[in-house]
Amino acid sequence: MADVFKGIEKIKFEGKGSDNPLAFKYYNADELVAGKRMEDHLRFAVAYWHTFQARGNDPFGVGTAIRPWDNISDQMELAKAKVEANFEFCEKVGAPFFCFHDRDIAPEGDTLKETNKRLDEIVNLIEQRMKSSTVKLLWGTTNAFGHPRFVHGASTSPNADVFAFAAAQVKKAMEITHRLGGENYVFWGGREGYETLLNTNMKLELDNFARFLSMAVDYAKEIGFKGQFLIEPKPKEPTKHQYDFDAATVIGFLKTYGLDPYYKLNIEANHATLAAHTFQHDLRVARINGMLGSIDANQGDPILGWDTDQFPTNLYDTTLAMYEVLKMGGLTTGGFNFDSKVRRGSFEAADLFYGHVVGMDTFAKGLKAAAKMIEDGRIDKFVEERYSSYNSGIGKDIVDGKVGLKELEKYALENSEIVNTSGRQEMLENILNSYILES
Ligand code: XLS
Ligand code: NI
Ligand code: NI
Repeated sequence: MADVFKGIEKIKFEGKGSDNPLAFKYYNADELVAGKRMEDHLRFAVAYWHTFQARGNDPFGVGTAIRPWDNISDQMELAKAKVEANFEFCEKVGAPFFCFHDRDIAPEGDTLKETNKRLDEIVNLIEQRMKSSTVKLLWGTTNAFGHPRFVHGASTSPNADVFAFAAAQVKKAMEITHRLGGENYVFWGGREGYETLLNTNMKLELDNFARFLSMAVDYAKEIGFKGQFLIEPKPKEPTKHQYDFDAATVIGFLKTYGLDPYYKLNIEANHATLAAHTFQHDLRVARINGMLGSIDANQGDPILGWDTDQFPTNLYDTTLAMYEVLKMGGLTTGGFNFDSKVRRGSFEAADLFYGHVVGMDTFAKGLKAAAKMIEDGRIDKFVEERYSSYNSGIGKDIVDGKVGLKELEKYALENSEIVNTSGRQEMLENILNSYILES
């Protein structure tokens, strides 16, 4: 192992009593929970962009980050150093996967040709490095939002030349994801949305977006890429209104255009909350539609109205998220990608480790609590009983499609008294607390 992050050893599991902030208290890769190793439940991934690219800049000030690669000025040398940093970081923190945008791993050149050549050079290096590492690629994606050419979007741009450029970019990014054994390919609609309807042909933009996604499906078949396609919903930011608003909107969109057999969802906690949902809500919507593919693990700040992408520390959210994941039988090709960045004030490289350690521990604890919740079964049983009126009598007739409005009117006229039962929210919250405290 090269020593990019000097002074930081491989993070170990020390268990509950440990006071070492660079050790896991709950995340124990080999420990079995509900019959499966924690590492296989969680499939953690490190996000290249937040970990190796982000500088901590905000609209009011330049970056504050201090990184081991700061003295490298040549852009390609810098890109190579970050490849080394990525593998060392994943190995030290114990994350089995990483994720990247094309533009995270190699800098853009003056022409698309030059850019692709640079990408190839870095991908060769990553491929080489993968041979001596167990670290794998969870997913690849395209950054079709950062460059000024994407000012009005990529596949939803009013400019067909931009659509073509984005298509070329996705083609290349899919090829490299395929080459590196990526298990998924993500579409996050960076600027696929609008600022004002005064200048927007919404119908054409949505049709074009669907055309773009279907071209990707065709090309995957052509090159034999079997990875899962994922769409990552987000309601706003950077555009005022993003087309992939939330899980329900994306599912409706995919079904409208017949794309639902080819795509699943990558649910990000902070995007769900930006859409005024809970993280669990969007996971539930994806799960009950059979479309939960992968997760971007982070959390927002309830006081701030933007995508703060903080490392997850909220045990309630991770417990309820893990409940959804366990209930669907686990993620298959997906994983938990830390789409999380350290705060601007946490500018040292060590902070990257502190962030991942707390995030991994928070999900590990959530996993244990959720497993307990399912094993104990009191909450599931309560929900089952709450709907028991549909198991017999008129309820069963409704579910079986045996009655219509006329029959129901007759029933209601004869049924003199309706009796409801308490929803018992506080009691259930108390039970949930006990799973978190006792797991
Ligand atoms: C931004 C998104 C982005 C995607 C990948 O808000 O979360 O980071 O995950 O393009
Ligand atoms: Ni985000
Ligand atoms: Ni994300």
